[in-house]
Amino acid sequence: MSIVDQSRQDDILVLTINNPPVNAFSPGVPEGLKAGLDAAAADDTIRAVVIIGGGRTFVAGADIRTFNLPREQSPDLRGTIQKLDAFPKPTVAAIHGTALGGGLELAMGCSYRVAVKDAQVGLPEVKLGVLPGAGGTQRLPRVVGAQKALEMMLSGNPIKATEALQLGLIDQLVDGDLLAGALAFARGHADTRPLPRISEKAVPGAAPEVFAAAREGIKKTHRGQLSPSLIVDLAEMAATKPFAEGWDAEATLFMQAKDSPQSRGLRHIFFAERESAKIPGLTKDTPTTEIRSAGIIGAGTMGGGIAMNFLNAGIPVTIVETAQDALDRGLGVIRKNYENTAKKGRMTMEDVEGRMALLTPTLDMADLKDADIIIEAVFENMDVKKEIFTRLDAIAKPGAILATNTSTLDVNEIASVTKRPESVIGLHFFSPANVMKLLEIVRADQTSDSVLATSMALAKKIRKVGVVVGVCDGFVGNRMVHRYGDEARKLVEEGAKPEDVDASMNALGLPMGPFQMSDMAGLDIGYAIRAHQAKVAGRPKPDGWLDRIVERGRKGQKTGAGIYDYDETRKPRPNAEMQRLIEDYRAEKGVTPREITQEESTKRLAYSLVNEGARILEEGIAQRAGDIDVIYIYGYGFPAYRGGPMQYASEQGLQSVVADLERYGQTPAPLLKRLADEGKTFADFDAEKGRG
Ligand code: 3H9
Repeated sequence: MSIVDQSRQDDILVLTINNPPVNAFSPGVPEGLKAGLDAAAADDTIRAVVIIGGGRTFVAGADIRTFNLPREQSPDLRGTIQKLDAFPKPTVAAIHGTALGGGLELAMGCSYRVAVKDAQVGLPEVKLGVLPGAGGTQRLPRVVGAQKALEMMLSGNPIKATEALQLGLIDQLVDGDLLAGALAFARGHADTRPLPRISEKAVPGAAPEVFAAAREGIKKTHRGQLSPSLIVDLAEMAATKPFAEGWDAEATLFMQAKDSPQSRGLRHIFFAERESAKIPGLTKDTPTTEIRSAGIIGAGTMGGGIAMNFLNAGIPVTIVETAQDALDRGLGVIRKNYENTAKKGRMTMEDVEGRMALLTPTLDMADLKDADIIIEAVFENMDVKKEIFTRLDAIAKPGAILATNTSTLDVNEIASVTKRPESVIGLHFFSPANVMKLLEIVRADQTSDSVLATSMALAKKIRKVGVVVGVCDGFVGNRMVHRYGDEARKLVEEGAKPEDVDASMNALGLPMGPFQMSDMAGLDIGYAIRAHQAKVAGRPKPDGWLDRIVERGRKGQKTGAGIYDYDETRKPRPNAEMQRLIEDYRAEKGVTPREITQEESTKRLAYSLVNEGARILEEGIAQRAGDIDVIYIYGYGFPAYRGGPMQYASEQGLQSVVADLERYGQTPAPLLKRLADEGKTFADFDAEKGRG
């Protein structure tokens, strides 16, 4: 089997692309397709050509791994499509699985497209920080109109074949065998002349307002990003200029987008996310158990949110509380959340009832005896958790997974109170747990491979991005965020205003800066942690400026006031009294406030994350730098187009990161220093470990 097989079916030449796993447009594919077209052109007995994907899908796009190659070595997708567009005989793309990006562009270069009903088509390039670069920006508007094309290209989301048929993007749906259907279709159109060519069509109904509205829209949906605005420009060209002009402009702008740090960041995350699902030392045949039922201890905000993930996946949940009113409240919140979703039209009331019917409330922990997994989601206190796990050990059936949703505590210590530490694992959900995609999966010393593999599979099933981390205070995400919080408080101590510190991270693309985030999470949480740490270390109780704010009862959004004031819009407003409190604090400590630039603030905050991330990597708490980036994007709102903190640092150059850390009085982590000295990046570190 070659990368593009040619097989003659009477008067039709079938070109089958065999490039597993997703038939991406890798080197060899264009050569194979062009050779096939040449053969079909040279043979008078061939009346049409069918292009089909071998294996699970049609072409899922350009091969993203080749984006780093020099231009002349890149697979010639554009040349292949030009050849198709000029081809004198009918060509039919036969689509199953997904025709994405370059795959759909290839199909649009053909005269016709047929597809099986469950196929999907789309132009997801924006998600990689690029734009459809092989005619997509010019052809899609000519078929589906500018508005729909913009919607598809700016969201990057695929549409179903049935919708594509209505839009005229697919010519026919095939029931049963795709190849047989495509051959029949090709024969039916073998003599059609002139051949339909999308490049010769005009864009239907393209009012100028469509582009103006799209430009307004992306200011909100894609703030700070390059490729969406290029996509709008190109779609407008499709509507207003000859095809050839738009086609040429697209090639130039594609290269511009591809070579941008934003695209490198998004591509990094694409692969890092897939890589994070792989656990060194765990083979594909590690046994997993199917999770058919779950028990959750605690019906508070966290427990309720966690329960919703299971209910959404159709897994029955028994939820336990200690008092009836807490249980009723918890259930009420879950129902309300679902009803709100139904009000927005994103689910029906039957769905709401269906999900609630999967939920069994109880006050008796013994009711968890049959659960395949039990997740404890109670107050963050070691003694309470140990007591619960001691009881669970007596209740849970053999083989059940016992999970703790701790955000900081030692999972080994929790496991030690059971006679089955191999069944104990940490599952750290992020708030709101029904929304946030991240799940830190905390592997304790004795957690079995099977429990780990089952937890990873479960994460996928409940639509979370699971990342394996080791045991330490705060694991990966919160351990880093603690250093970040320390640095943010220091910046204010030295002279910055909280709103300026937040603005410096908003400028980097984070929706919330450190103080907006702590006001949302509740300032009392950080206060309790600092108080605990001080007590353990035998130090006096914490007395920073932020501690003083908390001591005034300002605990953040939940009390309507924290570092900022809040009204019902939840928009933070600086408070003059708090500003005075900070000034008094500085005066008391003898600090003369100084001007702090946005650049200094951004660097000190972002690099405090990076520096702690490097320590975490060196200790093996995270398996790869890419895992840390995935954690920050899905759990902390770090913008994906920056690629996560570690990729961002690599993009800045680790030598300059080290120099800046030293300039700002932070000690660079030994790993960071070594990589910088060797002129390397974090991706090199991952590759060194064979985990790139
Ligand atoms: C483009 O087309 C640009 C053009 O407009 C212009 C060019 C001039 N390349 O996700 P999975 C790998 S931009 C290379 O786990 P699923 C993936 O890394 C491209 N590799 O499977 C993984 O490898 P591994 C536009 C790719 O079933 C394996 O395939 N296209 C590519 O959950 C399986 O992937 C896209 O953006 C690729 N294009 O989902 C589509 N795609 O096993 C991106 C996948 O080593 N791809 N791999 O970890 C996807 O959205 C999903 O992979 C897909 C399958 C839906 C296809």
